[in-house]
Amino acid sequence: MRLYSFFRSSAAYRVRIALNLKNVEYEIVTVDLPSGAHRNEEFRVLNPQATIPTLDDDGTILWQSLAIIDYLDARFPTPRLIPEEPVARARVQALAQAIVCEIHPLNNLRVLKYLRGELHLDDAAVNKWYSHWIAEAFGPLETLVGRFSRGRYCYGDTLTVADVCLVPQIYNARRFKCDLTPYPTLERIATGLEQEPAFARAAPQLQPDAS
Ligand SMILES: N[C@@H](CCC(=O)N[C@@H](CS)C(=O)NCC(=O)O)C(=O)O
Repeated sequence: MRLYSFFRSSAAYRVRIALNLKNVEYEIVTVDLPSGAHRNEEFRVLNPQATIPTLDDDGTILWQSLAIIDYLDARFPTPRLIPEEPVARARVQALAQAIVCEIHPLNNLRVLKYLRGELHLDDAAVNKWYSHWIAEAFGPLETLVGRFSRGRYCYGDTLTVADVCLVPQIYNARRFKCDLTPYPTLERIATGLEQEPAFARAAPQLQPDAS
């Protein structure tokens, strides 16, 4: 498998974690987002959405991190990241989507670039935007995870796609210097998971394109 990735892309970070958890061998193909490499014609042929991650599984091209994780779960069911039991399945996906659908699209590179380039916001204003949308989603997420976690993971006693999405989002929040003190449960779970080998190997600073 080949994973088109950028070291700081939190969506690619999710998929790197999932591949590592499932012990799937993969090759990283670096796509330099800041220089716009994902928007060139060659990459758009692969993924017309021009987004990272994109997975090439022996010529089958997949995109959208949650869809890729679902595919990996179907192909390599151990460990299962999306529970089978219907209630757990719905809730775990709801926790993951609170990050993937509610925070990430608002704080994505192209959004921040638009705020800076087209709306002429300065760094302070962009950082305020970033922290605002983190807080909007992390507040309720802290309550929900507090309700469902038994300590080590976001939901119950097993690792799920919710954990796979949480760790990269906490990484991003730290990078943008967001105050995480109101979210002690989220921070504790993420800090614990970062030590686990599959998560540690996926960390941005260990990627071939890390700078
Ligand atoms: N919902 C998509 C989001 C993918 C996405 O937007 N990835 C970012 C990197 S984290 C990207 O490619 N950004 C390029 C841009 O904003 O121009 C997913 O989960 O895969």
